[in-house]
Amino acid sequence: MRRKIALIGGGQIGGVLAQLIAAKELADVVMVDIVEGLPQGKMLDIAEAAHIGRYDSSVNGSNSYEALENSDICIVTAGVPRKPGMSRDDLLSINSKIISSVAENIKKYAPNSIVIVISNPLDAMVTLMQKVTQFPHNRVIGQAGVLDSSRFATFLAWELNVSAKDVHAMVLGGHGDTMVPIIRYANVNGVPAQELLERKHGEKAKDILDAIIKRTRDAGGEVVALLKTGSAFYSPAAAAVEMAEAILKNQRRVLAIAAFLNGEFGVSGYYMGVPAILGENGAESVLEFQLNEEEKQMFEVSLNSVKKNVEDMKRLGF
Ligand code: A3D
Repeated sequence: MRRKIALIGGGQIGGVLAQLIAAKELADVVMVDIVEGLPQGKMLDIAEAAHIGRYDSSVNGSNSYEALENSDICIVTAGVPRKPGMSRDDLLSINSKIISSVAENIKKYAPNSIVIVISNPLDAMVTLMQKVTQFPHNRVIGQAGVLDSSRFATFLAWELNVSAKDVHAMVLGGHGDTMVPIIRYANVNGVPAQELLERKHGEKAKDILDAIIKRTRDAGGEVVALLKTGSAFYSPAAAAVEMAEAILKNQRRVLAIAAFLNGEFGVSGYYMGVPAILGENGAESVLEFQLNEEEKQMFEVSLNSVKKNVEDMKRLGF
């Protein structure tokens, strides 16, 4: 049987998601959006490239949530993105309302699906999605760490003048300005990245590394400032497709995702960005490892900002 991915939200990220999934023939795709004609038009456009792209995935658009029926995975980008000067947290009230209604419909029409949330503020929205659907935590996860880690790896690759494919670097914590890039284990195919930077730059290595970490934390805002209308969409879509592929193919990939923590990394009852195994059941398990004192402190600061968003959301009645 062919697998099915539902995209809820057919805006910038939704469009790239549909195109990538079809091009990989990962699954059939249905896109649902509230704007009349938008999902139908985008999906027709992608369907008409099937001959050129040599793909057989069926792609359809709809304004009705019934189209979610029989979906294996729901990827949620419904909501509004940031404008220049806005933080992700500024989106809390408007996107909470949207995510609540999307979650009700996922629960109704795709009760067995695995949900990947992308809408911001990510950690709060994934929390709300799980709360409303009441799906087990392993079936409700968030995309942020795959993208943040890719940005970190890319900036390291540019600095070291090596292929980004060979850089392994992870960003943990919440998806906000307090995210936690783990430089200690960043490496170029096993060669420690920090040592390479020190050999290349000597005493200046620390400043260069700090600048890379700052750029990683601010990377979303850098794109927002350049685009002026909307936020990053190619890279978040690519990141969510990597997660969806790991799930549909039961690859047991180890990816940084927003997963629910039950005591791992000293956190209970919150979604945070951590390395987890992704397989046919969604987040199969969290891979815990020892953080050093500095990392622990950064993780704690990040946890507090996630907690603040979740509390603010509760105060708004969600
Ligand atoms: P955009 O192009 O505005 O698309 C959002 C779409 O959602 C629009 O087409 C809306 O019509 C649609 N929508 C609104 N309400 C509903 C609803 N109830 N049901 C179905 N569709 C609805 O935004 P985008 O695609 O650029 O970004 C989407 C979200 O992702 C935003 O919240 C961004 O902040 C967020 N985002 C997250 C990351 C992460 O890495 C976590 C990165 C970039 C953007």
